[in-house]
Amino acid sequence: MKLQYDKPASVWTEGLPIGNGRLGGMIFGGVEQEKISLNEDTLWSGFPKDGNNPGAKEALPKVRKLIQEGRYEDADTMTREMLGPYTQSYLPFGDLLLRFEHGGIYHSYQRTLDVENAIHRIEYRIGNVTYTREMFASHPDQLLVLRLTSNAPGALNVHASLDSPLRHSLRSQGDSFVLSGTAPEHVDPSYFGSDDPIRYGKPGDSKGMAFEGQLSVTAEDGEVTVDGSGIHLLGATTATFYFSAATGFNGHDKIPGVDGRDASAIAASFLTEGKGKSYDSLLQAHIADYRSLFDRVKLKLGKSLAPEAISTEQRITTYSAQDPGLVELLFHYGRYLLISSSRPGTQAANLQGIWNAVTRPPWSSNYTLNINTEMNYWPAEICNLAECHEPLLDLVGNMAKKGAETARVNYGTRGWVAHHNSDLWAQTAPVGDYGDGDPSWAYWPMGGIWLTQHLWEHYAFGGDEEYLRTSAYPVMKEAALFALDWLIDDSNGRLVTSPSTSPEHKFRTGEGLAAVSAGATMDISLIWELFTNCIEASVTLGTDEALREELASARERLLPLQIGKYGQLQEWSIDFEDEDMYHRHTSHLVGIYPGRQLSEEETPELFAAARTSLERRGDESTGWSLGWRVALWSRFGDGNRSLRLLSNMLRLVKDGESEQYCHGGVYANLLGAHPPFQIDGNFAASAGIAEMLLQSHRGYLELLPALPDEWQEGSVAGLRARGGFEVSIQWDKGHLVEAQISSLLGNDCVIGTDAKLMVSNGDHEMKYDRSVDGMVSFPTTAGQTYKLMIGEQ
Ligand code: FUC
Repeated sequence: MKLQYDKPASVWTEGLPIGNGRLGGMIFGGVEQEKISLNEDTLWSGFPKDGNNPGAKEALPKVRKLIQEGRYEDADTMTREMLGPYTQSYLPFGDLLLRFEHGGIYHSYQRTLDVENAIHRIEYRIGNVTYTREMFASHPDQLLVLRLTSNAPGALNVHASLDSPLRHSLRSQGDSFVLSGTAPEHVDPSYFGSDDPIRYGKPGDSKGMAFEGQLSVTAEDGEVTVDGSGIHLLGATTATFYFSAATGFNGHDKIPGVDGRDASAIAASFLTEGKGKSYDSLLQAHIADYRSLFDRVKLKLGKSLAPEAISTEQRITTYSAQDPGLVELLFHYGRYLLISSSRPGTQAANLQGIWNAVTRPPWSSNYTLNINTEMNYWPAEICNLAECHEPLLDLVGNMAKKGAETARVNYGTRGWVAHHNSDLWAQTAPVGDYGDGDPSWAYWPMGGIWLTQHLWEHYAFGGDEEYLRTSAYPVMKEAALFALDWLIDDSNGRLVTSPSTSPEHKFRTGEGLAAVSAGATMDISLIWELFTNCIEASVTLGTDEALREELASARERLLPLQIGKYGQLQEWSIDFEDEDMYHRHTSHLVGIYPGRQLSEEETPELFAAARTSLERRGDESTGWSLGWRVALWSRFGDGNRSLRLLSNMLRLVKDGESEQYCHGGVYANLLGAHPPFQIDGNFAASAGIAEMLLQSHRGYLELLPALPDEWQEGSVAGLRARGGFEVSIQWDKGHLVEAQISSLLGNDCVIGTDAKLMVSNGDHEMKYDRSVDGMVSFPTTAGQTYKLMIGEQ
């Protein structure tokens, strides 16, 4: 489980990422000059603002009328009156720079990222002297730690400094070198033409985010001096650098320049604490902490014929079915990235996780709610990283508060609403600069409705009723109240959303193109999921009986999904022609994955139509879109197709390829390439691979539901299933050999299988025959592990 290279990174997308959920580093590994791009997950532009638009309420009936009259292009134009401000941007912190005095002529270079231990290592030789660097991002100690060694006494001569593209100053402070600054009060999105895109507040009177980074070193020998240009380390053999950083962030609703925390004091306290510990104890604490999460899941997909020494970049270029190890690496890399970018108490992973080096990053590196933010968290539950889900659940909680005001001001409804994007300030208003943005993406009031699915899933997997009662259900319920008020009668007694878009896709109107109509399939499906989840939650909690009935009857009245002229699941309520048949968004298939509305058993025609829709979309798209299709094909039980999509993802994209909408893949550092870099593709890949091996969305477990022919033998351990189960599976010749199921909650375990299963609990054997309807069901005790084997047929 290593990424490895035989030369330094020449660009950021060849660098290797480390992170502790909050602090991130992208390490270039240069020999004479090392550069580590730094990030802190609360360093965003801006400060809290509401962005709500009372004009939306006035435009709404006009838009609805235009839609009813079939004047879709006019409805698009009018919808612009319902927009709000763009979100703020996630910003780079700066760089940690090291200049070594040994020159740049080297040999025997190796650069690795050990994904099992979350440690980055570099080794190279200058003449006969071997230099090493070992670096990690410690969660327990909240520091980036960098250990330098040479095997010749006193050979380390290094100058270390900090820099930032944001306004900042530098100083020495005791034995630390310090960078402090204040973030802009506003940064425009990269796609928004503006003469003044980055706006700072008045020096000394800014509302923006203060930030501070502190660098320090301990050396066992040699000499250390600190001055206004940095830290000078001369004649050392071994030295440890510590980087600590913090911002003034004090919550999504506090103006950091007014009510901010003391960034300097926070950074200093982590630094002082950490420096007091030995390198070894910092390292051991880091490994123990990281492995407590990472080690929960194991995956083996068969023998890999890839040469041991091959660089990861080369391995991507030559990827074939002979190298299932690269798929294992991709799977675990997604888990590594989630652990490194999303820990309890940190911010949710944004479009780039926590790694961003530019001041106007693609799409503001914000939270894009019409797919990307949800996708980031698809692996969290099934891949046994439920804690890492928490930052998203917290963000949703904050958005629910803010979104109640948006619902009231913009629409006069109950509940809460969120739209296309959010940011550190939990923006819930639509984006689009009050009319600049195209409604096909800028107008989408389903963000909150989709996000609440994550609250339910967190409960469905973990079974924490207290969490459901106090945190999840109240937020889900308020989203459902918004949905109830937002739905309107289509004049045939059916409930539809209006205005409604199928994110970022347009339909042909005859003369032109439009985005806004009524009752797009995605809206209906997301509302179906939300109502269903609320109904189940209220039954579990024994509460809100009247509301439950109201939700059930509204769910009955939702406009039924329809099958169009190509046999496809219609994307819109009218069988419009697609603007682009191969469009990257597969929004109308949310009821297949990540939802559960459509299934072979209960909705066979719609299920088949959804499959036709996916077939029509093809196998080429952006990185994240390929990832979604991996999971979708898994839900259709076609593992070979899932693997084909994974192979398409494992295509090397070179840095600097401009924004593309059809040829995604991964960069040399295995990070997802839209292109540009977006982390969602990595997370979707992990989730999709898990979904090939285990599914549980239908109320029972399916073992190996989409195993590709290429993976004849293998095993997986530690995946989680809904209902509180942990599942390990071994297979051979493409068939289940044995499975172990640990019951965490003592629920009955139901397995969907046509085979005769023998189930034993270790003490005495219990046998279960194939039951009716292809299900084997057995009672479990919490804490027990059950062994399943295929019995004689
Ligand atoms: C949505 C997608 C784009 C991109 C952006 C961040 O707008 O349609 O492809 O991923 O989010």
